[in-house]
Amino acid sequence: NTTEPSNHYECIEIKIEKGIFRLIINRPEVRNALDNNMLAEIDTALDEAKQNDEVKVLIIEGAGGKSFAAGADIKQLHARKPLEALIPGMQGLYSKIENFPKVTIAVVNGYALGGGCELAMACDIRIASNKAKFGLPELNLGIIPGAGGTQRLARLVGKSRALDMILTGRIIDGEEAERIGLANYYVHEEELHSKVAEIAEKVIKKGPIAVQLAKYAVHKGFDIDTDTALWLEKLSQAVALGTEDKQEGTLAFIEKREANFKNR
Ligand code: CO8
Repeated sequence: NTTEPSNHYECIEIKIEKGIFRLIINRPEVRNALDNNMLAEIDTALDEAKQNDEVKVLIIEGAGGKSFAAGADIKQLHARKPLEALIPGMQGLYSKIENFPKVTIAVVNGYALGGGCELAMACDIRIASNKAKFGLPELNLGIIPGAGGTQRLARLVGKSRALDMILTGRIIDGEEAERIGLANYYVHEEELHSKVAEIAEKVIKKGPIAVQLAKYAVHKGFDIDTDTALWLEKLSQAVALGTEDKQEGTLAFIEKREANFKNR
């Protein structure tokens, strides 16, 4: 049940075990700031996780115990030219994460600021510990949250709260993040590992095609009118109904056993 990950990464660490692909952001000396090299490695790791059929869940976490990710590397940001904002960059990478065909979970045990918070928001599920700190402090630097933050935060917590957090740069703890819907779960640091395992275990058991279709219907449906979104849901369901996995899932229920999904 364990695959050896490729070890050609410098600023991230990869561990693959029992269907879980753990992507660990590993520059603790700069609070896991995300420089261009890091973004390129995350991009490559996403492809690795996508292509590995054993992998059902992608977990993103930060090394060092202090930070998930402290945002874009501010030294690189200082040198950035206006039109560089038009390349896919961090925003494009986070869209790739949102569109990732498997379940993505951000485990936030420390700072998730700026691009770090935006990275967590691009994931399907966020687990925050008592050490978590979320915020979009970009305005302090004279820029705006530009990796999906202005859009995803408002969609997750509502426009009013998003404007407050963005305009004041207020940093909130994990408990508040959970209360306002930015985090799905709030646990003490000591329980983080077991909570991640518990959630991963649940999603791993689902049929991969249904996972992909459900994610697509929620994400894409959210941004279009309800009537069209419901039609998208119907079409997605039509695809699901035609799969062998649907035959297996329903039969397993009838036979009172666990389903053995085959991704077809
Ligand atoms: N970039 C580069 N270096 C960083 C960053 C960062 N984002 N964050 C921390 N570091 C470095 C510090 O410079 C310091 O380095 P050194 O030891 O050489 O002085 C080291 O990490 C440790 O930092 P601190 O001493 O400040 O550690 P603390 O534990 O006291 O504080 C904080 C941790 C609160 C995380 C603090 O470091 C901080 O506020 N960091 C900056 C957070 C921030 O502003 N993030 C937003 C960045 S902008 C962004 O993410 C934009 C995304 C969209 C971009 C789209 C582009 C087109």
